Amino acid sequence: MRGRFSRRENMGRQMGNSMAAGSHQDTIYANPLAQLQGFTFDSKVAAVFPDMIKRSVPGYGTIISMTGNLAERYARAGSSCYDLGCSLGASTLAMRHRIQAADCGIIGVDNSPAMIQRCRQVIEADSGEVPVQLVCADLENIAIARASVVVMNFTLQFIAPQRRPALLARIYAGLNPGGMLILSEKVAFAEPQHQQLMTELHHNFKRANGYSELEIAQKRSALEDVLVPDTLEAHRDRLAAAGFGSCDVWFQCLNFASLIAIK
Ligand code: GEK
Repeated sequence: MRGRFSRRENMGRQMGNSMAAGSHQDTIYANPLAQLQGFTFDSKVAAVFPDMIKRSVPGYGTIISMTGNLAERYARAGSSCYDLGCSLGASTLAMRHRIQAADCGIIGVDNSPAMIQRCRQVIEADSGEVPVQLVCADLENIAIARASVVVMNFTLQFIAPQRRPALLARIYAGLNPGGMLILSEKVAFAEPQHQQLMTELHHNFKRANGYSELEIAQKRSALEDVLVPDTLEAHRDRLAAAGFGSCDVWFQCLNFASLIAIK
């Protein structure tokens, strides 16, 4: 008898299960903290990360599954796909289960030892066949070469603004002609009224996902000066300056957007 799910759907279900395994509800900012430290990707964050990002980023699931979809189209035989700021490997797994190109591997990079340690467990528990190499390093220091796809899902926003142009130039140089950069970010708005509206709607989204006023306020303070969003215009200008001939926004929900840029 044929199963209820296709092979691809089953893979997606396995991916979801392995990502969720060992993950807990995010209560990091649920109680008043006497000394609010700047946000870091430590073991406490890694332990609740799937819950945290799903309840904080509108459209996260869509962006992750489309990352797999785009990788299927753009990954080329004999090339590498990079997941920069891979956290627990959500984008890596989405690509792993869609890439059809022969002799194509994924390199996941994150500078948080706690994230990489958990990510290794997730990848080991996953049945995908595309080779995955995980590197615990600063993505600003790793070599990027023979890439057909580079993914930066919600990571550039944590890189110091003055270093972003050089990073994008290095990604451009490491991509093969025709290769794709997928860049997803929290975005800012030049118009103050629009910025205010999007911030309030985003907080509504978090409230609807069970975060309290205290959690929203404390997380916001912790991210101040740690997550620095750019406007979509700044992203477009920087991608063009790095050399990307074409760039477009394929997804936006409130103050979260995803762009694709092709070399
Ligand atoms: C996902 N892409 O699930 N070098 C390497 N890693 C870094 C650096 C750096 N310089 N700075 C930050 N990171 C993932 C989500 S989370 C986004 C990405 C978020 C890493 C950091 O350790 C963290 O794991 C990740 O980038 C950002 O789609 O939490 O909003």
